[in-house]
Amino acid sequence: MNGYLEAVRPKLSQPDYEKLSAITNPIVLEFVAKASDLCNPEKIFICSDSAEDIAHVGRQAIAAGEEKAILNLPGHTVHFDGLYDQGRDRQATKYLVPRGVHLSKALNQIDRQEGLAEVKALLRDSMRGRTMIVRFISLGPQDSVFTILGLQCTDSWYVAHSEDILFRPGYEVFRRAEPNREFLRVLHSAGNLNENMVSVEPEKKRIYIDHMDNTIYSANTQYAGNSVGFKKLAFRLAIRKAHYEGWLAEHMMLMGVHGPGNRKTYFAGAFPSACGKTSTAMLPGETILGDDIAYLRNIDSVVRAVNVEAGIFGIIQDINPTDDPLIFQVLNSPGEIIFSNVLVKDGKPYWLGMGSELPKEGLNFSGKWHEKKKDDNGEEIPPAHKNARYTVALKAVENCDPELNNPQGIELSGIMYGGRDTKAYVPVQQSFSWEHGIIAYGASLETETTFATIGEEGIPEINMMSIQDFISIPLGQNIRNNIEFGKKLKKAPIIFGVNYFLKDKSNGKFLNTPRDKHVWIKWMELRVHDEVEALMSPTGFLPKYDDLRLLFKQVLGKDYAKEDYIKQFTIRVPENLGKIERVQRFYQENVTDTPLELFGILYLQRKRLLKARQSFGDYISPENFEG
Ligand code: SPV
Ligand code: MN
Repeated sequence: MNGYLEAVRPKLSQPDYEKLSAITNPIVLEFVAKASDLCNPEKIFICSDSAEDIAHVGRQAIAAGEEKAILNLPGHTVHFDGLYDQGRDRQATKYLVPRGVHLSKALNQIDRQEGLAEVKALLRDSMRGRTMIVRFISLGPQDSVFTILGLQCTDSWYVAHSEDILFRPGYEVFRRAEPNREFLRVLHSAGNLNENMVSVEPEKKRIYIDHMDNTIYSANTQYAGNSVGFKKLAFRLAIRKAHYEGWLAEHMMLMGVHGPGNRKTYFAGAFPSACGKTSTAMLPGETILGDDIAYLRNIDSVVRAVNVEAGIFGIIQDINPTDDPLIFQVLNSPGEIIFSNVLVKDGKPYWLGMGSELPKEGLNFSGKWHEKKKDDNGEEIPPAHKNARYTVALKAVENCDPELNNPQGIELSGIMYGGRDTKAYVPVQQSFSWEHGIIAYGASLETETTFATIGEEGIPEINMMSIQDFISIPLGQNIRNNIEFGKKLKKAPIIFGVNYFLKDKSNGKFLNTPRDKHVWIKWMELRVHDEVEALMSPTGFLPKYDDLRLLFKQVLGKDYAKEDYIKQFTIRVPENLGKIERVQRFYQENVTDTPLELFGILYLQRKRLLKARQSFGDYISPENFEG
């Protein structure tokens, strides 16, 4: 008899005891027993993959008050996070590293012993009087070369419920697995809660990542990005695992783009949070395979990819019938959905930018809300938070890609990188090569901070390949891994740079509408199949006006004016030179292991820009470039 199993036996019902004892991996038992010893829950619930266990989790989330079933449609619930817990918390999230080791200046870190002592002190007895829920998850399709197993202990039924919707179940996989199978572990406790079931000690929020032990600790937080360990927290551990094993873990959506003759071509897209990743993946007429995290592997010299998740934890702001018709429909239909940090009034959820007027009072993340209500700092509390979200299974979305659970993944033909760049890059361009794409679009990705993380919005920053918040290996190493990955492929996906946020220099207005991205996607699809020509600019291949005009008509039924094309695709030399300088400086100042290729590729891009400026001036109309 395993000593750890015996140690937790008094906290388990007979069925739970049987479920846990069916797992032969001794490390699972050890982790559960040590979590129980530290957090001291009254009971332990082992969640298997059975419909009964999963339904129990959903019911308990309501019974405990972490979700409210006050919405009119069956299956809809609402969950609120605390006033100071409305996004991922960069300050509170740290890597535990052994004394003397330095990951990178750009990464938040703390001495491992010190960090472990601190977070364990916060977790001590944190589950007293509560139930600890033990969840088994499969990241990626089950029984596939991509699969990574995950185990989470949490005292939050909301977290456990979210995991049902967002991930593939893993209890049976754990049960069948070899006793020494590797897995990632997360220990989360919501901490001391008030009557609204939110942490009363936000200043004690800690999210610590112990990559030496494949373990994440999260305390005093509810926001899913900080508490649902398999989202961005396990992602950090996966990036490290991928580094050692020679594959890539990326902050990428995956979608099937439909082209002429009914063909389907798969694309991945890396965008920082709140930069259009989910709404690209969800374009009507195309199929969505994933909206947030993907694993990419070289299989037989092509890239194959899977969605790590099986659901969406998506931003609800600006989802309206015009811009996002598919998800708007889902959010207005019966079915399992958790709305978080929206406004609720008369059984209906409301959010910013939903296309109709919001009530002047209701229930929101601040409790009972009325117009002009202020927080402790005298700031007006909005009716719904900008980072309000919905949690829904991908299979609930009409255009969910049928390959979602294919253990072989799908073959990728294109990859796009895009950030919130109001000044420099054109809306869509194709890289000259894999290396050029990785460096000039991926490693040079510049964006502005958004509401998805706590802190000031609109601050420009480099967000390398959109994983700056999650990277767990030295930044230069990550660039090198990407370059090497591409070199080993027989047929590397084509890399594109997109920018949905370019503004008119004269009036500061966005040059494109959210729907224009559909045209860019269709153009990229045609480029992958070599069916349209392009113009060679200093920063990449640009679309030709006639091709876009046709696509605007076909995809959006819109007349695309030449004048708009010229404004959108003008190469802005000063802005591009400025960008190169900022990127170089970032790597020079923060990253000690930057590959020389980065400086070489940016040097050549600068040279091309300067040469073009000599012939055409600072602002170069795309009509000056040749195919
Ligand atoms: C993001 O912020 O990139 C998200 C949501 O996808 S979170 O779970 O907070 O990471
Ligand atoms: Mn994300």
